[in-house]
Amino acid sequence: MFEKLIPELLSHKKIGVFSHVRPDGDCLGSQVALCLWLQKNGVDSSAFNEDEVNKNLEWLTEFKKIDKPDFSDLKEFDAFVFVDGNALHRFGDTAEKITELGKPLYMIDHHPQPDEVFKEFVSKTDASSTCELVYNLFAEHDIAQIDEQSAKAMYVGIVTDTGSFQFDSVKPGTMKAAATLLEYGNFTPDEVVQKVYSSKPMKQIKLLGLALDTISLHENQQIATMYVTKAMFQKTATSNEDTEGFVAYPLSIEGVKACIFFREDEDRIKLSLRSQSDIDVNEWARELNGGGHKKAAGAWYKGKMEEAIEDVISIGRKQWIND
Ligand SMILES: [Mn+2]
Repeated sequence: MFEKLIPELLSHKKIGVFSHVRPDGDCLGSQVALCLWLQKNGVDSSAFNEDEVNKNLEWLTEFKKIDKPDFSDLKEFDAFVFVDGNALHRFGDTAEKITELGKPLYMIDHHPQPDEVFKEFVSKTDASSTCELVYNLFAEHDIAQIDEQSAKAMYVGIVTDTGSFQFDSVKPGTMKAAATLLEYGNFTPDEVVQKVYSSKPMKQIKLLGLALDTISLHENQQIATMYVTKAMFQKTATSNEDTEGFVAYPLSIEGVKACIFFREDEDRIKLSLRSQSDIDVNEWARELNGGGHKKAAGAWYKGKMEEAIEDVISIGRKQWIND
């Protein structure tokens, strides 16, 4: 899988590695592990992200410092690697200008429809996570180079991108990767998982309580909706980021095939659609000028919350009747 990319990367002296905006466990884990791999093999590396790292993932930056990119400093790099995203705009304003430098760009990712700006890349949509791909890079090169830090970093990405090994993206290879990481990293899963999942502020749980109270079922109890309003954010002193992971709750109700989470933003409503059946939420979101994957998609709605819920359900209903 990496037979072309490995020699390419190792031919450079100094490489900048970017992870995508609003960073998650998979992009940070793969970025940190890749930087450590480059350093182990004599390539100087720097990690860049436009945004702040969430509190629960901050410990990863102890393994590798992550800086906000400054365009004028990027000239000194020989090449750049982009992880867990396949279009430069996913990596922020600085990354979007990077082609001006004329340096080779590489990419390791698992999302569909990659951009054509990359000299060499590994793009596998059937991989559970970018961290599973970076694990394969280590495995194909020299598996003994996996140490505690890189193992923990990659484990974070595999766990978070698979909903703790629950999604259908989990293959035997994913489990083998995770098992090998535990072995070479010499740690137990709870060490990592507690840091990632058991560090929620109380206010976030209060907001979740308000959100859970709004859950309603539609279409023969098969579609669930849940929402958060600006008033709820105010009442709990929370903000948009605090709703991360909420969408899993309505989806966990018995018999529910798909769900939509509505979040009131400044002047519009953000929709997150999830499916755990043959309902294609990408198609559904496209009707609302959004999109994504079959099982996870997003869109925006202009209008009041009650109208949004009613409209979105009726758009979905038309789609199923057509099917
Ligand atoms: Mn990912």
